[in-house]
Amino acid sequence: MSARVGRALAVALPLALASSLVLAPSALANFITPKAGGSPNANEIASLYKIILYIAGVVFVIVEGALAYSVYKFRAKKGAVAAQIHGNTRLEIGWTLAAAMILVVLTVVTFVKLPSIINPPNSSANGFLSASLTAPTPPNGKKLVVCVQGRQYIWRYTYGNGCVNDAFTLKLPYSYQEMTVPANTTVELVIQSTDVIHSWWVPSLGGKVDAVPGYTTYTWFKAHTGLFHGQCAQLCGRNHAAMTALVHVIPADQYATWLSTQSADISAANAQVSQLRQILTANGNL
Ligand SMILES: [Cu+2]
Repeated sequence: MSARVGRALAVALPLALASSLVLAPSALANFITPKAGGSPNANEIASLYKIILYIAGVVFVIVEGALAYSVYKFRAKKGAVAAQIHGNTRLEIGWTLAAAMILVVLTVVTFVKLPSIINPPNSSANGFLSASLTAPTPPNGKKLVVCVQGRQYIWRYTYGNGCVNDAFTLKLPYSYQEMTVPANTTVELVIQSTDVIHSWWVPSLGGKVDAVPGYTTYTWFKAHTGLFHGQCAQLCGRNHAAMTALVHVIPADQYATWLSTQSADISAANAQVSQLRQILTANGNL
C-alpha cells in the first residue's frame, strides 16, 4: 500500500465510522433505538437512550479515531526506535477528569428524565376517567386500572377498580391476549403472575415490567388510538414465543360501550356453559 493510499484510508475510515454512527439512528429507527410514539413514558425512555447513545458515539469516535491514527502514524518502520514514554501527568489527570465529567452529565440527565418515565401524568380532558387510590397515580388521582395476569402462555386482562382482589365478586369484564383501553387516558397496569416469571412488554407503550409470582408490579401508559404489539419478554417455558400481547386503544367515547358489550358476551358464554353443564349432568355424562 502506497503512503498516499494509506493516508487517504486513515482519514476515510474514521470518517466512515463517524458518519455511520451519526446516521444510524435515522436509518435504523427502532432497530438500535427503543420504539416510541405510543405513550409519554416510551418517548422519554427513547429520548434518554438517544442522548446517552450520542454521547457514547462521540466518545467512541474520539477514542477509536485516536487509536487508528496512532496505529497508522507510529507503525513499525525500518530502523525506527520506539520512544520510551513513562507517563504524562497532565494527560492522565485530563482524561480522568473528562471521564468523570461525562459520568456526572449522564447521571444528571438520567435523574432529570426519570420522573417523566416513572410518574404517570393526568388523563387528558377527553379521556375515560375513574378514580382509585392505589399506586402509581397521576397527580389528580384519576386513571383506569387494568389488572394484567401472566400465565403460561397467555395474558389475561381484568378491567376496573378492584381487579386485584374482587374481580370475581364485582363480575368485572376481562379479556385475553388483546387489551382494549380508551385513548388519552392514563392506564395503570397492575401486573401479576399465576405461575412463573413473565415480562409485560409493549415497546411503543413504555418499559418492560416483570410479572413475578407472589408480587405485584405496576406500570402505566397513556396512548393515542391504534394497535400496539407486544411480546412476553421473559423466557417462561416451551411456548414462550406464542405469548404475545396486543393493546387496542379506542376513542374514549366508545369505551363504555365496549365494556358493556364485553360483559354481555361473557355473561352469554357463561350462560351457555351452565346450560351445557345441566344437559350433560341430566344425561349422566358429567
Ligand atoms: Cu412468558
